[in-house]
Parts: sequence; structure tokens; C-alpha cells
Amino acid sequence: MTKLENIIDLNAYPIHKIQSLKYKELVNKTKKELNRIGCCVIPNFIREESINRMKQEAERNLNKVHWTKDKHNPYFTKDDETLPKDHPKRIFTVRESGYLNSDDLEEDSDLNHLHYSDEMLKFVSDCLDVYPLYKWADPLGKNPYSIMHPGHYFPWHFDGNEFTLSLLVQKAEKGGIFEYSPELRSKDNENYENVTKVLRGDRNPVKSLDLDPGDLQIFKGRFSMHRVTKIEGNRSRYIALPCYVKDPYRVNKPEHSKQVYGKAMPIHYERENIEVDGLSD
Ligand SMILES: O=C(O)CCC(=O)C(=O)O
Ligand SMILES: [Fe+2]
Repeated sequence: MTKLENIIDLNAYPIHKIQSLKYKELVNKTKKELNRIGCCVIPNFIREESINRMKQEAERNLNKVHWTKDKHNPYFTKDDETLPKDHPKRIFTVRESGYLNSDDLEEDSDLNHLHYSDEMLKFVSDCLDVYPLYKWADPLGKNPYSIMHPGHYFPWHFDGNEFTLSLLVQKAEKGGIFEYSPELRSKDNENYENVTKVLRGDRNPVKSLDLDPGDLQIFKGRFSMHRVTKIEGNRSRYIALPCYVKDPYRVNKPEHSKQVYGKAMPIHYERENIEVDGLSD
């Protein structure tokens, strides 16, 4: 089994030593960034060898990737003809991308070990100042790889889970930039007006991040609308996405799961009707 020290650069980032000054400084810096811009980047967090193992895992399993080319709104819901035409739930954009779903990862995968890790959970919880925080239970979406080939595009959307880490495994030659609009909606306010503006091209609330392989990003994907710009050049983009939630019971809605991960499983239907946070999914 791969040890955490072989995945994370624990010398630079001692997330296993929560009493150390270095840990406290790291958490404080990260927390500040998250509060200021709704997202944070910790450079070279993942060791190069681990990134290489993740790349190999993704490439060994490319035949299992679920590819989609379809249209969705930012909420992954079906069209609702009772709403006005300019409502963001009625604005659909084509997505073309693939996922190597969590249930198709190799048991000994570095990505699995990272997501299983209680040290990691504690660290993410401290950075977000969210207690308790849980590893997401969704069997498909809890820690997938997103795979995008040249020409692919992942349009504006909100995630079904609250918090996501992204670890870039392979960078596109050009494009494939993560763009986000920090905390565009909140638990109490869908902010449909500004969501529509961003969908129509307003760049004012939009920030972008040019990640490098090995960087760790933490972002609030349920509240910050985000997208990945079109992949240009010849190289595919691979990114690992371990996810965390406030409610250990929640999973994606069946429709969301089908649209993104290609299928819905019994757990998605069993938990479909539990009250989560009232936001559009
Ligand atoms: O690929 C990324 O950087 C983000 C992917 C994403 O937003 C998602 O999979 O929901
Ligand atoms: Fe997302």
C-alpha cells in the first residue's frame, strides 16, 4: 500500500503533524485565500512520482472512461418549459468530456489512498473551517479522474457536492483552464440573475486558475459556478477530483449521476428524496 508520505510532500506540508507551527501556518494561509477568493492553490503538494502513478492509472484505464457529448444547464437538470426562456435552468451548453468513475479506480490507487486518508480529511476540514466534514460517499463521483481530450469543453456548472480538491495530473498544451465565479450562490440565494449574466459572457465575477501538475486546489464547487475552457493543442488533460461534503448521507441526484457519470445506482435512488440544502441540483 502506498504510504501518505509517498503521495504528499509531507516535509513541505506536514498535514500529519497538526500541532506543528508549520501546519498551523499552512492552514491559516489556505483559509485566508479561501475566504478572499473562494479557492486556494497549494503548489507542489503531490509528489512527482505519485502524479506519475496517477497518470499511468488513468492511461491504463482509458477504455473504462465514460465519455459524453451532450447539453446541460448549470444544475444538470432537465429542461423545464414552465420557466421563462432566459432562466439559467433553460440555458444549455454542450459538454464533451470523460470520467474515469470512482468505482473503476484500481484498489491500490494513489487517488484512493489520498481520499481514504483521515489526515487529508482533517486538513481539508481545517482549511475550510467546516466541522464535521466527510469524505463523499457517492460511489461514482467521490474521487474520479476527469479526462478531457483536445477539443473537449466542460461548461459552467455547480457541483452536487460542496467541496472538491483538484490535482492536475496532466496539463493541456493550451486551454483547459479552470475558471470560476466565487460563491455566486449561497444556501439562501440562488442568484439566478447573476448566474445568467455569467452564462451570457459577463467576465466581471470570473477568476481563472492556471494549475500545474502536483498543485492542490481546494474549491467550493456547490456555490462557485465553474467551467474548464476548451482543450487546445495535442495533449489531453487529466485531473483527479477527491470530494468532500457536509452531509455524509448525500449523493448525487439520479439525473445528475446519469448525465455526468453515465449511470445511476440504487444508492442514488434510495437517497434521492432526502432534504439536503434546498439548492437546485
Ligand atoms: O476539471 C476540472 O478542473 C473541474 C472539473 C469539474 O468541475 C467537475 O468535474 O465537476
Ligand atoms: Fe465541477
